[in-house]
Amino acid sequence: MNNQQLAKQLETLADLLEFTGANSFRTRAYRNGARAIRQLTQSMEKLIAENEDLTRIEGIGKSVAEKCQELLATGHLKQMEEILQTVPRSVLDLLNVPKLGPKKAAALFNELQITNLDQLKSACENNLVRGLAGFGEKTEAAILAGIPIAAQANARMLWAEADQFVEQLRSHFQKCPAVKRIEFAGSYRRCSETVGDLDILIVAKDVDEVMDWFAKVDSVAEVIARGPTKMAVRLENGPNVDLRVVPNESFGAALQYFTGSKEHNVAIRQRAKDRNLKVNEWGVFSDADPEKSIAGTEENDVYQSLGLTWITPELRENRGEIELAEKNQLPKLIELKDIAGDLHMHTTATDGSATIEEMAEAAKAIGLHYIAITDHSKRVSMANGLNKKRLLEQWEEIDCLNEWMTDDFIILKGIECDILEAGGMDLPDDVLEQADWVIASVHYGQNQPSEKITQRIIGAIENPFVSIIAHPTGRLINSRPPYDVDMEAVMDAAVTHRKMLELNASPKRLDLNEFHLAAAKKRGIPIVISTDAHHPHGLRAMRYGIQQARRAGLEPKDVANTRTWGDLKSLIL
Ligand code: DGT
Ligand code: CA
Ligand code: CA
Ligand code: ZN
Repeated sequence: MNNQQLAKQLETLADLLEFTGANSFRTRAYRNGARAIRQLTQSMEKLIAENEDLTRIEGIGKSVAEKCQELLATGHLKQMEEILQTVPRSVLDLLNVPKLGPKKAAALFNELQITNLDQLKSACENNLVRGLAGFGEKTEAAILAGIPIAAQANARMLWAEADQFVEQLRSHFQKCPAVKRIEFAGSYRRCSETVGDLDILIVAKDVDEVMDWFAKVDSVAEVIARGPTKMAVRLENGPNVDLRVVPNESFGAALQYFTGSKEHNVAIRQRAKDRNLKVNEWGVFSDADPEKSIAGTEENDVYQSLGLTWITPELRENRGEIELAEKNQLPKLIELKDIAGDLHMHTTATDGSATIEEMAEAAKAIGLHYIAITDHSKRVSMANGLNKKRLLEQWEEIDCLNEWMTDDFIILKGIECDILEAGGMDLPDDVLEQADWVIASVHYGQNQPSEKITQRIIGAIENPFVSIIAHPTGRLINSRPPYDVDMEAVMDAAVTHRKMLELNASPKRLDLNEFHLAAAKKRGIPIVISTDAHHPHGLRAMRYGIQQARRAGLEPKDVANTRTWGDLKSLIL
């Protein structure tokens, strides 16, 4: 069981406990434990196997440690099984509806006997929900609007979550002597924001041996199907996995076919037809001699045979990439190694879990040359946001730290300043003026009407001391819709006032999305890819932002934090 699955089980237990009315102290312990486990770099399984004292990990107490041991020893939690005797598992789907917490979900279950999303939808449509204590007409409408998000959350996982399963499967198959070649295709390879199922392609010395090996992967819940070349399994609390065993001379063609997207493949096959060729998962065949494949072992040759340069999977959506490949004009996409600095992160001063110095050391260790410390401003009281006095003190500390830093590294004095509900910035201009880097963010009043929230953001862009708008649409993938913001108007203002827009690399946010990023590139708005890290490990989220940027066709020149700090600054001054 990987860390992701462990964390998920703890969260599910917390949800169920809260649903049944348990006290919030206990459930908070499980949720904190889950968060700690998700952030961990080491595998819990390994730590437990080595008899490590888990409670030494911050965020993990005795009860969480015991639950983890139970999960790894037995595969499930007795306490959870007991609760599931009295409430159907499908009530957990209700909790995926934005704004529907365990208490409200319990009310729906107890008062209206609602146990799944379909029943919830029809109850809302029949105006039954608004009558419950604490609900009302507005809540009912919000719930109804959120049901599709919940339905998707159930079916598709975040790319970063899928990646944990891929890593696990990769190392499982690495030890299988019958595997000659292996590749993960599908939406995972295209680095889509969310992934439905995983698609594995294998060249095998012995098909049966590979399939037997597959069936033995940790946490297989069920073998769905097994045929001569195809097999499908479902992983416990994880995705379905399709496995296809292909001959080596078809591996490249199969990889091309099963990477998709469908839209890209349709266009590729049409192109083949126009050239009297046929492309399928077995190879490329000429109409003149349909028996003999002219390409198929390597994916690159499949594209070449169609007069195309190889197209990176992130671009395979039939949005113009085939035309560019034909002219050999594909963008030279940004890579992780192009990134020079990270300009959005938090410390223990607000809701982060590491000091400024620890964040700086971690950033240096991964090869960055500058970071900006951007803790929250005072409006974010839940995160102990900084007022003027505390912020100025933090900046003094940064001045001191910079004295000690090596020449090739600098810590910038920043702030993530809230854009107030009524408009305007949470800290006065005379403070913002002294910062190296000012991020403006919306955290409150996210549900305001389009005109109002758009005006708030544009107001921030107009402030001469603001450098950038963070997570400009506020969406959380699978759990929260974007603000009703007019991004066209925001981008126009960014151009006029020479401001930047953030691509927040946190795997749940990936905000801006690929379409907005491509539009921003077209207008010449500099994008900054930032991790919004709340702990040193969080700095590693940069790779998710890079993937998103690549899907949007961004090159190093489009991304401001590929530059030195000096060059970056000159873009906005
Ligand atoms: P997912 O799993 O929903 O996140 O998305 P994909 O893209 O991984 O889709 P999946 O797993 O159904 O199929 C993998 C790839 O195989 C898909 O991207 C393209 C190819 N493929 C599968 N079925 C078809 C089909 O009926 N027509 C075409 N043209 N391609 C297909
Ligand atoms: Ca798939
Ligand atoms: Ca599939
Ligand atoms: Zn932040």
